[in-house]
Amino acid sequence: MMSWLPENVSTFGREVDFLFYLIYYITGAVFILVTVVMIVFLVKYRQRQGRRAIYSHGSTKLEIIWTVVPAIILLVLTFMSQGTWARIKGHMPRGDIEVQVTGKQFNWEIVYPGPDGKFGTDDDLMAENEVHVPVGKVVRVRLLSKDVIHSFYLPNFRLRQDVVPGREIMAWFEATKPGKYEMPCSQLCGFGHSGMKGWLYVHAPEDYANWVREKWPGS
Ligand SMILES: [Cu+2]
Repeated sequence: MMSWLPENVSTFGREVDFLFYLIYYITGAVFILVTVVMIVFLVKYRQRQGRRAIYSHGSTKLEIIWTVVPAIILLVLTFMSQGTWARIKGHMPRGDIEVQVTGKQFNWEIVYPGPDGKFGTDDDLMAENEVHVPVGKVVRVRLLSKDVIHSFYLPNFRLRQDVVPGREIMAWFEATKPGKYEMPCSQLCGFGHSGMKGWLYVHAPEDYANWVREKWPGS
């Protein structure tokens, strides 16, 4: 069936996609089943000359079935997704690179800690709407907001995290393929929301080294 997710270039993307498609197929099958039954019943029990309406109290057996079956499906999905959730959201791997991303109406403000790896020092580099990272390295993203709730979204990485004023929220990803990827805000944050979009540049190791040399000459 349709595969309409953007290309996955994240180490944990396959796990997320597996769960997504599993839920997609289950709900798709239920949707088709319910629609077909509804249409059949509409035709079968339509108004006809001489047919009298009957009173039915329902079917206890059927009601138990359509309550228990979805409950079991939900429980199974919960247990199946636990491991993935724990790996991606519940635990924060040691990062090779860290960047700070601050959402504000209406762009992303990026801060790179520079060669010393510390924020708030002289070698910090500020940028707007552009994040540069190397491929195959764990990138930790420190998420802040200056005004309202935004949502940091990397569709190709299956990563989405709300950015909340007054909180510092960590997210992480590891890219598997160099390229230029969209980095929109996915939480309606005001009139300029739809234009709030940055780009994530994933570089091959030598390109990334060049970029670092260019930004911090002499490091
Ligand atoms: Cu926003």
